[in-house]
Amino acid sequence: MSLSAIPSDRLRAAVDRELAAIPFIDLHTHLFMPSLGAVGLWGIDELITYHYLEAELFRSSDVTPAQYFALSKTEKADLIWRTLFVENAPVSEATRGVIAVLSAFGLPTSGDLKEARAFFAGRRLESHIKDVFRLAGISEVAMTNDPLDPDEAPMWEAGAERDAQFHAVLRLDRILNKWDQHWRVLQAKGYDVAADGTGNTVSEVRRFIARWCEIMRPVYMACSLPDTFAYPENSLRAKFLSEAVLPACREAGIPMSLMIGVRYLVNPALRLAGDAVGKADLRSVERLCVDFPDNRFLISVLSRENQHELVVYARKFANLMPFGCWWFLNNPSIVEEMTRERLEMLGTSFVPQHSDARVLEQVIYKWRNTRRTLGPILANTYQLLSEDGRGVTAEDIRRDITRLFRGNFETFTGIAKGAAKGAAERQTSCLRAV
Ligand code: FIX
Ligand code: ZN
Repeated sequence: MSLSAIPSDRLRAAVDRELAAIPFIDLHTHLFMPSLGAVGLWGIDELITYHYLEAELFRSSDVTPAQYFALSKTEKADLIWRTLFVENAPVSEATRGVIAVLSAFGLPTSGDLKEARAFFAGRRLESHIKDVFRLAGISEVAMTNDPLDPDEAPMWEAGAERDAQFHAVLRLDRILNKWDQHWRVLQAKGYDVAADGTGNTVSEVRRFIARWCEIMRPVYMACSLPDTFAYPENSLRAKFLSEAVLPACREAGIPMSLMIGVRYLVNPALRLAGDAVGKADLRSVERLCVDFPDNRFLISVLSRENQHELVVYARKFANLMPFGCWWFLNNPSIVEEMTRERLEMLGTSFVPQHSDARVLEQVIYKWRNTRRTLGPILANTYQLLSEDGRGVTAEDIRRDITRLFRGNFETFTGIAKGAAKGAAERQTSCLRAV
């Protein structure tokens, strides 16, 4: 690897070369390893009926949500394809994504879906996953695994076969956000819990989490939270978080991921597409980092207006790792703004992006978009560094991109050495090295 400084006019090409060469780790997806069967979504009809496209359908069609959800999967896909890809130009980020996947497999990007359906029907999942990860430039993904999901949980309890390309993540939304609806499931499994959280409830929830850590061996625990999330708070959620979840994270040596800022189901008729965004009070994050210095927090916030605060908090707390341009932020114009600000204020001590893919092939376009957006931003950053008097080598670029899209996640979770226990001491020393 040449250690000589790269001339300014060749920085962009050098950055693009390294971005293309380094396989990324996708730290948050809703994808599933093959042994979890039908809960994993892939193929053209799943791509087109993605909830991002459902939201866009209702803006360009007279069909009502009730009429739409009464259709079969194929009928839904045909309606969305006709409305957003034939009768209108697919210029939105999500529709362009489908076009990018079709062209990645050399499939027609206009006309009907016959050829695409035949193509995907002929694919074998295991080899298809390998092809998709290669096309996306990723080596592995973190799943979103719900121990209370009636379809997924029994497969884990039956000993679902692990796959090194898929890291498990213990998702706790049903316990932290919907206890009133789910406490009986734990009771039915023999846990001595109560609706109002009294008695042994907290220690039993902790026992439940510890049991699922044994089953899943998660790389982190996670929960999405509303824009109204508050900590400290006189609530069961705050109690479970401080007395069950965070102690369990410390015991397992893994971080807690908080994804904050959702306004759930502002339009319930749209189902998964019905959520919106709200600005959150991030002083909760400040208090969590102060009150739990031995816990590590992987944090993503949904509101554009919260981004600056989060970056500033990351400068104050080494146990906070900001990640991704989540959901409604995952658009090139906003990704650019957020990434520039993070580079300027955090150097390379953050994770720029995750895909949030719900359908396997989505990683292809989501990571292509990220590389396309990051190329000019990183090249410009190195341009400024050279102008300020320090030449940039290919080794610098490779080290930085590896850290942004692999190293920070591996170190913060401890997966690098596979020894979650040792993560805590490694984490602080690494961040302090920046
Ligand atoms: O909570 C989450 O993990 C969100 O990413 C999802 O619930 C959301 O529906 C989504 O798909 C965002 O991209
Ligand atoms: Zn998600």
